[in-house]
Formats: sequence, structure tokens, C-alpha cells
Amino acid sequence: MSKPLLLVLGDQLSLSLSTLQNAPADAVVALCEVAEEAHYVPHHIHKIGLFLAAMRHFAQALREKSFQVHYSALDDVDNTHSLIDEAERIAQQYGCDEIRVARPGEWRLWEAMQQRIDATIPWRLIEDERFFTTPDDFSQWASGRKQLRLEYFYREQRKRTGLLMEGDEPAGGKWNFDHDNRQPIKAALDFPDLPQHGQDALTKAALADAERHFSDHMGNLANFNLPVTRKQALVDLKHFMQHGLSQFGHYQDAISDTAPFLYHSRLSAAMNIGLLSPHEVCAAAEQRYYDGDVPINAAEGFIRQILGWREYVRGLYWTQMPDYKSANQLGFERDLPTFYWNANTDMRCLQRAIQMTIDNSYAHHIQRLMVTGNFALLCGIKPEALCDWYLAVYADASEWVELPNTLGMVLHADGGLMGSKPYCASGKYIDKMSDHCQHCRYSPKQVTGPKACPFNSLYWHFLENNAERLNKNPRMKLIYASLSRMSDDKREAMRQQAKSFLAQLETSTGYGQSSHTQGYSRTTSNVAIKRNTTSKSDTNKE
Ligand code: FAD
Ligand code: DLZ
Ligand code: SF4
Repeated sequence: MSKPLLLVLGDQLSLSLSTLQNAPADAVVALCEVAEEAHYVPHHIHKIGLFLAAMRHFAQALREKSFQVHYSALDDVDNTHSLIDEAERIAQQYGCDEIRVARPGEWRLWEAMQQRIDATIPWRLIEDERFFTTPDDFSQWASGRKQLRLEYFYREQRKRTGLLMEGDEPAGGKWNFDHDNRQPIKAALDFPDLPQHGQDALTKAALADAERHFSDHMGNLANFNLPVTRKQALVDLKHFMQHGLSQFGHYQDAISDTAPFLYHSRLSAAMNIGLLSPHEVCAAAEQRYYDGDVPINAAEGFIRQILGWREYVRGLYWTQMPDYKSANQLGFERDLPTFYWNANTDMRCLQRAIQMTIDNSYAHHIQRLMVTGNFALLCGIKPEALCDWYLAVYADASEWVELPNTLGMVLHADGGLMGSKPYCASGKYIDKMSDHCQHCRYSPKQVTGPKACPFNSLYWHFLENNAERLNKNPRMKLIYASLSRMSDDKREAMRQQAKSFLAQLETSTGYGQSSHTQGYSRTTSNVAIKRNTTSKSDTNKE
């Protein structure tokens, strides 16, 4: 009779996790805090605090359910600070004869675990069943298709799950109500405040440990307010359903100079670490629609993000890795602008999106896609640098969801596998969807000259530079036709404007690092618990 070690990773904090089902009575559950996971990219301190606090609460919940739990804490003297080594050490300590783990959220761990399948204490990888689909389901759907379009995948999931279905027909008569969902914020709106979560002794200790070990990372824990228990996550879910969902659709694409969350749910981190299931979140939104409390465009728009996009990017990730990660179709080579780490820029839209990120470890989708993402696309930032940034700074970031969004959706680096055209836009788009430009020293209406919005010349420069790869794309035809109608003088002036902007753009290789110094590397070998010598005031905010 086998005695397994059941390894529960930091983003697997669900009692329904397949690893925990049908466990023999003598099984040992292990949760491991390890420095390697906090350092492989320099995670925002809210994200580290979230993982530590949520893991500690989950260990407590497991003990209450009578599981035998081994918890490796950051300060344990015998902690090896690597997930693989730590699991093997604990398995040996308890006399376990196999290590069971559900599919992790990142390829690097999956690969490391696969390599240990025949180890002295063998690893057994099982499917993570907490999603609507498995990678095998996605693979079957994708097989034989020339294009892997979200819309078709999404419709199939609606039919499979019956969510917002009335018989064989979509509720409201249409599959997609996006047409109604593109409103900018014209008047002052009353955005719902997020619930404030209390901090018990366990949370306080976890945050103190995060602060003690990682105070040089981005952000400040003083305003930490992420849900760290299932109970707190359920409070957020209920609050969003009552106060945010009805307007979610209309203002899904809007950007505000002052409000970080608008009518977004901020449920991604809770869902990604396992405190909420995507099924219960979608079911709650569907119920609000059938109860007549929210319009169809809101319920459908919201459910599409989870049942559609979230599942779709996960399927893409697991079926395209590991080659996916090195895709760079447009041949981008520039390092990340330094201001992505400190928000020190006079471009108001970027300043606000990055400052909100520093403050909350959160930015909503359109800030990620059309502000920081769009700017990186137009400047030609190399995928590796941009992916590491998104992975580090957002509390909800895990590579299975971050990578396709950054590499595929933002950088068009996968050659159009994910999106039929790049999401590139000039300052005009940001002006239309936000109230940033009125606070900016630049003008979105000018393309050249000292007051011209940098997005404008960069936009045309990007189109010119990538014409060979993009001008045959039917969805880009109109825009290339506009470019070709411009006079040579105008094009030359825009080209020069963009080039001089890019020439003076300061870039860095990592958090608080200039291009000339050593940045954080993806495979850092130094995983010891230590304080970094760079002080917060040098790198972040005063
Ligand atoms: P809401 O706007 O309330 O949407 C509801 C839910 O839908 C989200 O909680 C999320 O689970 C899901 N969702 C929405 N859009 C997407 C999407 N494009 N892909 C997958 N799920 C989606 N999301 C992450 O969860 N982790 C990431 O690491 C991540 N990285 C991103 C990187 C880039 C460059 C971009 C453009 C998007 C990224 N997203 C990521 C997707 C999206 O921006 C976030 O899910 C969303 O902003 C989270 O905020 P919310 O919970 O308020 O979402
Ligand atoms: C992000 C993170 C952090 C900061 N710390 C831990 C940790 O100490 N232990 C752990 O199991 N997971 C952590 N994580 C999440 C991991 O980096 C990783 O993404 C998931 O465990 C993969 O499923
Ligand atoms: Fe951003 Fe340009 Fe508007 Fe300034 S003018 S806020 S840089 S879009």
C-alpha cells in the first residue's frame, strides 16, 4: 500500500484539488514556502504576501479537515528553498514512496517534475481538474483547425456547459454582446469600493515575513487588501455580483485616470490560486442574469472572459509550450523601459497604469493590453523582458495565463496564432477610452513636434517597420492604405519623431537595473533568503 506525499503548490489552494481526493489515511500533505518561487522573477510584494498568507490559511483549513500536513516555512533552517528539492526532502523524512502533484501552473515546474518521474521517490503528475477544460480537451478542439479563434472555442464551451444557453440557443439570442461593451467614461460614475479584508494573526505574520525578506521588491504592504482565505474571496465574489457586474459590460474597455478597478471584478488572483472556482463565479453571474438583476451584455461579457478567454489561453499555453515561449515573430530586441519599474514618465496614461500597478499589484485588462502592452508593442520590446515584467508585477500572474496574453495578444509574437492582428493603437484610441490626455503634457491630436503624443509617431513607425509582415493582413488593409496616402515629407517627419523618442528611451534589464548592469535572471541560482542591497527608494517610489 503506497504512502504518498501530496504536494500542494501555492496556486492549488482548493479542497477540491485532484491531489487531495481519495487520499490514503497515512498520506502527508506538503505545502512549501520557498525563496526560489519569490525570486525567479522579482514578484510584487503584494503577490508574495498573498501566496504566503493564503498558503498558511490553507494549511490550517487542511488540518481542520484532519489531513496530516507538513508546512515548510521560509525561515525553517532545513528549507532547501526549491519546490522540487523540498518535496523530495519531506517525502524522505516521512517515509513516503511517491510524490503526487497536480499539473503546476508553469511549464518550468512541469518539466522539472517530469524529469523526476523515475527518481528514487517517483513523482506522479495528475491532471488539475479545477478548470472547465483540460489541455487534452483543448488539443482535441484545436486538432485539424487552421485558426484557433476564441469565438469558436467559446461557443463550444457554452454548449458544453449549458451556461447562458436556452436549449440549443444562446440566451438573449446572440453569442456575443461585445458591441454594447465599448463605452468610455463620460460622466462621473460611482464605482463600487472593494470590500476591506481584516487581517488575522496568520495574515499579519505572513505579511511581516514577506516584508522582512522581500522589502526591496515592487510595492508596499501598507495597503494590502487581497483575499487570502476562501471566506474573504466569497465576500469579494458576492460584492462584485451585487455592485459591479451590472455595469461590467458597458465599461469593460474604459480607462480612468483615478479609479483602478472601475467595474472590474478583481477576482483573478483568488481564482488563479484556487480560493474560488471558475464554475461558481460563472454560475453566480448567470444567476444574476436569470434573476433579472443584470443585463445580458454584462453577464455574457463577464462569463466570456472566464469560460472563453481564461480557458482558451490555458489551452494554448499547454498545447504550444515549450516552443511558444521563444516565439518572437516581429523580431523585437529592445529592453524594457526603466519607467515600467518606477512609473517615472511624463506620459500620463503610462504613469497612471504603472503607478496603479505599483500601488495595487493590479491593472485592469485594457490598461495591460492597450496602455503598457500597446506601448511595448510599438517600441518593439523583446518578449522575454515584457513577459517577465507582467509575471512579476501582477498578483494574478501565473505563466499559463500571462504568457499567451503578453506574447500572443500584446506582442503578436506568435505570428497570429492567438490574434488575427496586433492590438496596436495611436494616442487617439487612449484619448477616446480614457480621461488621461487632459492631464498629460502631450497632445493626442499632434503627431510631430514637442507636444506630440509619442504613441502617434510610434504607431506609424511600427506599421512602417513591420509592413512586410503585416500589410497583407486583410484586417490591416485600411490602415496601410492611409499610410501610403501620406506625403513623403509627413512620413519622414513621423519617422524622425519616433526614432528620436526611441533613442532617448531609457531601458533596463530588470527591477532597479540599468541596461548596463545585471538584472534579475529567469534562472537565478541565488535563491538564498536574504535582503537585496538595492534600497526601495533607489528603485521604486519615495
Ligand atoms: P475582470 O475584468 O473582472 O474579468 C473577469 C475574469 O475574466 C478575470 O478575473 C479573469 O479570470 C478572466 N479574464 C479576463 N480577461 C482574460 C484574459 N485575457 N485571459 C485570461 N483570463 C481573462 N490574467 C490573469 O489572470 N493572470 C495574468 O497573469 C494575466 N496577464 C495578462 C497579461 C497581459 C499582457 C494582458 C493583456 C492580460 C493579462 N491577463 C492576466 C488577463 C486580464 O488582464 C486579467 O485577467 C484581468 O485584468 C484581471 O482582473 P479582473 O479579475 O478584475 O478581471
Ligand atoms: C508565486 C509563488 C510564490 C511567491 N511563492 C510560492 C511558494 O513559496 N510556494 C509555492 O508552492 N508557490 C509559490 N508561488 C507560486 C509558484 O511560483 C508557481 O507558480 C506555482 O506553484 C505553480 O503551480
Ligand atoms: Fe497617453 Fe498620449 Fe494621452 Fe499623454 S497624450 S495620456 S501619452 S495617449
